[in-house]
Amino acid sequence: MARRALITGITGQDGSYLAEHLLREGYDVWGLVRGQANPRVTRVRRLLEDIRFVGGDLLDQGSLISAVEKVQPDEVYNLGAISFVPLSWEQAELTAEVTGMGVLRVLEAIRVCSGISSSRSPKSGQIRFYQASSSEMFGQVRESPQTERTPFHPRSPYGVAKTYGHFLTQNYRESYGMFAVSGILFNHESPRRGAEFVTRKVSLGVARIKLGLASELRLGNLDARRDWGYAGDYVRAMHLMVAADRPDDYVIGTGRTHSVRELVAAAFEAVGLDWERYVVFDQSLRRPAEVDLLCADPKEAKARLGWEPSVSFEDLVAMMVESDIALLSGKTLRSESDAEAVWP
Ligand code: NAP
Ligand code: F7E
Repeated sequence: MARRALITGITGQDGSYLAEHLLREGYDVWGLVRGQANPRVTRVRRLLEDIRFVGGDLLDQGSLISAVEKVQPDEVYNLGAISFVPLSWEQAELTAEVTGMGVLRVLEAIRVCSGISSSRSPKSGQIRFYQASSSEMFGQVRESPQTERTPFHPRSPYGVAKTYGHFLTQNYRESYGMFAVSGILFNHESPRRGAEFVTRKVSLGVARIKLGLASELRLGNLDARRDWGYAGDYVRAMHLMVAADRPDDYVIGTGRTHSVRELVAAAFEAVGLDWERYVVFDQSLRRPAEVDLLCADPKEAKARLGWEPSVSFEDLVAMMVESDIALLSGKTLRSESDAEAVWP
């Protein structure tokens, strides 16, 4: 029988790539969707016939228990979150509830539905759990590159909420013997990335300028450095962690770091333009506390999971710019939601 996976956050960037990956691996894929008038599934529209959907919300414990009872999954991937870091200052309590407490609610739904009591009772055939942890937990980094052993110092309500979810996942593994793993994923991007994140903001901005639809691109801190990889590669790592012989947490990244300035230069260069003529610094886009530098050491993932990224930074930037030029060439952009409506 096909293994069955339940994905929270299936409508997000990673959810769409993970659903595609698991379908290719022969899985029966279910997605948790929230709210009314569902499924609202722009990114997985092409897969509508292959995926099944179940209602539920990370804010609602009962809905998660019902979803796990109904789907009877072999694996649960918890990708749902408020994931945009600046929003986590504006809606700090909601971020704590969705991104932090949401992890507790999913773990409890699994525990209750699996009949695991308060005593440690590992079972064969138990539901395997993946938590979408983040390099934002390293925050003000204590060492570079960052490994599975680097201490955390989160710098935003988002990072703090992710740190709670990370330690809770470890705790359920240790307390109940659950097969629960966390992937500490560094920034990963794609043509399906939300338009609010810097890579997609830049690729859309460059496409607009190239097509004569805009004359400038407003950005905040150009000095911040990130380890940017391709989302399609990172969902493979999620699956490898869940399919491993024993549960553990892994750092997933490329091991290369670039500044936002280098990202911008590469994106403009891809269309033969000089970025300095178009980019405008906007103080209002700076954050209350910044994460200055992130760079992964993915040695453990390579050695123990056989995972390696396949798309370079340069190819990723070129892929995103090319995709947005194609997108906007077919349709004049009036709003970001228009961009969503025709997302690849
Ligand atoms: P994303 O595109 O922002 O998707 C977030 C998903 O969470 C959406 O499907 C959204 O559903 C869902 N969601 C939000 N609130 C919810 C709620 N109350 N109940 C249920 N679902 C809810 O994020 P992503 O880039 O795919 O990232 C996936 C996960 O990995 C997130 O947990 C993120 O924090 C984490 N992460 C991402 C990166 C990265 O670089 N992309 C790196 C490290 C960790 P709606 O469509 O209904 O809003
Ligand atoms: O910012 C700088 C900004 O919003 C990257 C999420 O997926 O990855 C993501 O979080 C950097 C920051 O991603 C703009 O200050 C400059 O230093 O693309 P971002 P993020 O905050 O790193 C982690 C791993 C996650 O887990 C998160 O869920 O770019 N920057 N100017 C800007 N950023 C944005 N968004 N917009 C600007 O105009």
